This record gives sequence, C-alpha cells and structure tokens, in this order.
Amino acid sequence: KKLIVLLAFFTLSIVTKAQDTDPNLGIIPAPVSVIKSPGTFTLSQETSLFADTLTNKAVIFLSDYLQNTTMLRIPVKLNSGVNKNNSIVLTSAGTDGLPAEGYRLTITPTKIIIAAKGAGLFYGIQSLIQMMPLERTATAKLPCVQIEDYPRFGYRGSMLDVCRHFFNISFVKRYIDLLAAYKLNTFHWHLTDDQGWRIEIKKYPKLTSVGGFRKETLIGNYYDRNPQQFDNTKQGGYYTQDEIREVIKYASDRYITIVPEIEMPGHAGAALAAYPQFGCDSTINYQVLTKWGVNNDIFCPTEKTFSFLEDVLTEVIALFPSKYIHIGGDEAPKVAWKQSAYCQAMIKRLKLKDEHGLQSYFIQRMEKFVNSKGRSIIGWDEILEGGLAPKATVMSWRGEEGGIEAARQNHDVIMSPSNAGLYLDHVQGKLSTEPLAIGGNAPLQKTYSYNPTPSVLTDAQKTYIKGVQGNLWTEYIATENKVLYMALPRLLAVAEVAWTPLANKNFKDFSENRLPGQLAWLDKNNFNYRVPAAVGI
Ligand code: TNX
Repeated sequence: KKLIVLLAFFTLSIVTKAQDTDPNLGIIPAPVSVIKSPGTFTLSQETSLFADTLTNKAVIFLSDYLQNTTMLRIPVKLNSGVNKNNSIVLTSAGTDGLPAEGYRLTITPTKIIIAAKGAGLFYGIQSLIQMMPLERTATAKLPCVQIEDYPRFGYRGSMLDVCRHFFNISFVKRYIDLLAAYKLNTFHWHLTDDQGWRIEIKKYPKLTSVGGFRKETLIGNYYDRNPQQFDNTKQGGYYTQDEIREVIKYASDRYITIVPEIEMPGHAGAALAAYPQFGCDSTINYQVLTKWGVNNDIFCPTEKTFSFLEDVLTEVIALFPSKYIHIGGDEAPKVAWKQSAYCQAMIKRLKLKDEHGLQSYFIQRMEKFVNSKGRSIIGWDEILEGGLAPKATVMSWRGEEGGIEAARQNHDVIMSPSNAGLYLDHVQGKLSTEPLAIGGNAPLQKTYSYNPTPSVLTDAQKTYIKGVQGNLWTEYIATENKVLYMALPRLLAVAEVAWTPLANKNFKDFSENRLPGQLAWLDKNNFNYRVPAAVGI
C-alpha cells in the first residue's frame, strides 16, 4: 500500500510531464496517429454536448461518465448541423476512409469533435476519457490535438476461467469494464470445465445443481494439486440465464462481444458428474473434480451425447448473439476411447485412422450443427489433430505452431500462445517472490513485446491472423483481487499488442510515460494490480 501511495505521488508529476514528452498523450493502447498543436480546450459547465442520436450506446456512456466522475451536468443535445463554439460534437460525419472501429478525435481551443461510426465512437470516447483529469473537477483543460485511430486486429480478446474458481456477475462486469477501457472487444467466457459447470441449461438442470459445485479442501494446502482432505461443504456457483443475459447486455453496451466456451470432448468432468450416461464407462462414479490438470474422463461420442451437446448449444446460441461459439477441443486424452468397444467399432465403421480421427469427426459434427444455426466455431489448437473442421477458427495456445499451421491451411486464427506472455495466469516476476501461481514466465515486457503475426507466414497467410487474446486461468486464483493482480497491468499490454500498429509500439513509452497514469486510474477505480518493477520511477 505504501508503494501505491508513493507511486500515486510520483504519478501526478509524471502524468503532467508525460503530456510534454509522450507522443501518445498518455493513451493506452497507443493510437495510430497523434498530431499535437498549441493551445487547450476548457471543458466546463458552459460546454455543450451534441450527438447524432441520443440513444447511441457510446453517447450514453460518455454522458454517464461525465455525470459520475466530474462535477459537470451536461445534457446531450441533438446535432443541429450548426457547430456551436465550446462544444463536444459526437458525429458520424467526417469518417471517410476510416477503417472499421476507427475514430477521428480533434481538439481545438473551441471544440472537441469525435467523428466515428459504431464502435469507433466508443473508442474515441475512451481516448478522450484517458486525457481527462482524475480528480473530480468542474473544469478540465485538454490539449489541442488531432488523433486518427483504428485497431490493428478485429479480434481483441481476453478469456476468464470461471470454472476453476467461480466469480459472480458483478465481478465479471468489472472485468468487462477493464476490457472496455482499453479497447478490447471480445470477452471469452470459459463456462465449463472439469471443476465446474457455470451456465444454467434449462433442459439439463443437474449440469448446475450437481456440476456447479464441488468438494473443496480446507485442510492442508488449499492449492495442493492433489488435495486429500475435504470438509464436504459445497464450493462453486453458476449463472442463471437471466444473469447471463444481463452480462451480455452490459458487454454489448460497451461494444464487447462475449464468446461463450462449452468444452468438448475433454474437460467434461463436471458435466459427467451430472449426467454419467454421456461418458464411455458406466462403471465410473464421475465426480466434479477437486484437483487440477488433464482429465481422462471425456464425453463418449454416442448419438445420445451428440443430442445432449446439441441441446446445450441450442440454449447457448439462443442466449449469446456472438458469431463465434467456442467448443474447446483441448486436452482430451484418448484413454477412455481406446478402452471403449463402442469407440473402436465407430472408428472402424467410419473408416477413421485412430482416436484423433474420432475427435476430428466429433468436432466436425458439432461444427456442422453450429454452422446450421448461423454461427462459427472456435477451438483450441488440438482441433488440428486428425484434420481441421472445414470452417473452424483455431485458437493457438501451445505456442504459435498451431496458429501457423492453421493459417497455412487458410483457416482463421486467434493467437494466444502460452509461451509468449499471453497466459495471464503465469507469473509476472520471480516464481519465488510472487504469490502462488501455476508457474510459467510472463513479465510485462514479454507480454508487451508479443507480435501475433509470425514472420514465417507469407503476407497472404498473415491475413488469417484475426487477432490476439490474453488468457486468465484460475486454478491458483480464488479471489477477485488476485484475478486483478494477475490481469493487471498485463491486460493493458495485451490491448496495445492487439490495437497499436507495430511501428508505434515502444515499451519505454508505454511503461514510463503512459502506464503510471493508467495505474492511477486503476487505483481510483479500486482495481488491484501488480506494481510493475519498471514504471520509470
Ligand atoms: C492449459 S490452455 C489449459 C487449461 C489450463 C491452463 C493453465 C488450455 C486450452 N488448456 O485447462 O487451465 O493450461 O495455464
């Protein structure tokens, strides 16, 4: 805490200094182009706020923001075409040639104009907000500038695992607030796993009543990989469909798409505890898992299982408007399928090569179903094994290799390599001095320096890299503050990887000029974070 106070103190001086030395005016992620000019605009109670429509989500966000964080009470008025002096103008005029999600933010001594369509207006507003003073004031001086900005990638994501530990919707919304502030546009919600099933499915209530809870260790090391003693109290939780709808709306108001993940055929332990008939071995007493790792008990590819999964996905698709449905596909050991006479006969009957062929058949079948509902699948890079489903997008996590291979096969790719700083559950400093974590090595600079387009790909192949994602698995993260400690400030680095053109990236400018101001914003908004070793003070 002392450190934070100290940091906040230095931050104030750095923020003022940074306005002069930082080419990016403190904005994270750094914009495409920033041209400063002399002078300032003074925002005050006399300033007017104009917009094309009053019901626009971005307009409402700005008006709420000013209301909540300043002493100003400025009503939004409809653009009349006549631009009065001393006004903020939000408009879709003047957006010619702007790429998707882009905006033009112009500040002159008499006006602030944000020209943008759709999400771009929201992002222009985020940049403006980052230039505003942190203190609750009645006036704010903003430097004159011309910013043109748009993202490098269309998919800018972060995944939160709510299965290994459950987090309620008010926390999920706070996590979404972070994505919104840093122009990330996709929240990948990891909803099912061995240790918990977190989404209400009306047709199969036991998924949550049984699969949503597990025994938890209270004796011995809470984080033991193989805990032996339990107190037999339930641990877990789940989201009702109403809560899910509430979160989707909250995200959508911030131009964030939620990609739900329903794991198959592996990481199915919680589902099998609820409905053992979808496993391969009727003699096993499946339980919601209480230890971490890879589980041999996976879904059995029977017709009954396929109908069950289709029923589940039907409800998921009805809830989530996202183009993508993530169906997992990772870490599915083939032990159970090898031992199952049913699976072996199926492999013969379908003339498949082996169990990997069977997994490929499984995923392809689910892809057909998802496609028939007008949606597309994403799968972890294991879905390459045994042959990719025809239209699948690959999320590359075991390094970049899966993503490279998928791009070579003309498939879309989201890069999220666990060895390149994109796994936010990995430690940010020395293992010995960090709070207990899964391990790994992902200091801020490593995350920041990641480039999602591998140089071994041709320019044409690189176009298949649709974006990048930071993943936060929660085996060793049981509290909200620890989620934030692990996510921050690395999520800001992920945002810059996803948004900022390669040529504009600069770790020194990011960490020394711009990060301190954002850490102060995080403090003000009660977001816990790991104080980075190098913030230039
Ligand atoms: C691997 S990443 C997993 C997760 C773990 C994670 C821990 C992936 C597709 N599977 O189940 O939580 O490692 O870092």
